[in-house]
Amino acid sequence: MKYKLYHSPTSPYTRKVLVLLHELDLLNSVNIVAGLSPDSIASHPNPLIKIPTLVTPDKLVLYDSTVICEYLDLKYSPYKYFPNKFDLRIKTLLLHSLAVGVMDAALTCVYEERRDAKIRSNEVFIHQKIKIVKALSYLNNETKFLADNWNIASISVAVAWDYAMFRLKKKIDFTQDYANLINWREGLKGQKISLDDTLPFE
Ligand SMILES: N[C@@H](CCC(=O)N[C@@H](CS)C(=O)NCC(=O)O)C(=O)O
Repeated sequence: MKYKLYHSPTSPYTRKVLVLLHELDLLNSVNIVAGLSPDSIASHPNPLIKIPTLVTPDKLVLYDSTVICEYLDLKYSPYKYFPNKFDLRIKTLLLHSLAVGVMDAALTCVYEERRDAKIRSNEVFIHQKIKIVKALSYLNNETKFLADNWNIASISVAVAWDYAMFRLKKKIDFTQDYANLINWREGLKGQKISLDDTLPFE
């Protein structure tokens, strides 16, 4: 029996899980299915009907992305991606949370853009943009930590950055102010196949 991952190639949260599955060499143990297709909604195993959702071979239903990643880390590589030394753990969790906050804000912008132009709110976009810009500025000063530690924080920052580029680079200028992040992310290309092979696409 295999794992079953409810997935979408555009979802940054799902990509976090996929990157970890790659890193742990578990891709052959997973069936990947379209996670939010109209067919899957009625029978979705996650009561929140969200992706990622991971069903284990013994039918445990896991969500959200952080719980799934922690499950995989504890089971297959204890404390490698969620370190257990106090200072390192807290810093890792903080930067991971910031990255997830960027995903949340970027996704809110995407959802807002999809609303009918008559009811779409530019204020919502500006409000979320401020969060994205401030969080990325903070992360721009943390690239030494990110470069020194390949864990759930660095994976999630890379995924959040790529998602912001994928969805928002026409609306927000990311070419200024983020030189450290840009260099760090460029440096991972060709080094981390788990990131190279999971880039978002429509
Ligand atoms: N906190 C959740 C967020 C998951 C999430 O919002 N996924 C989006 C896709 S990127 C989703 O399922 N949206 C459908 C919905 O909210 O109905 C996690 O980390 O897994």
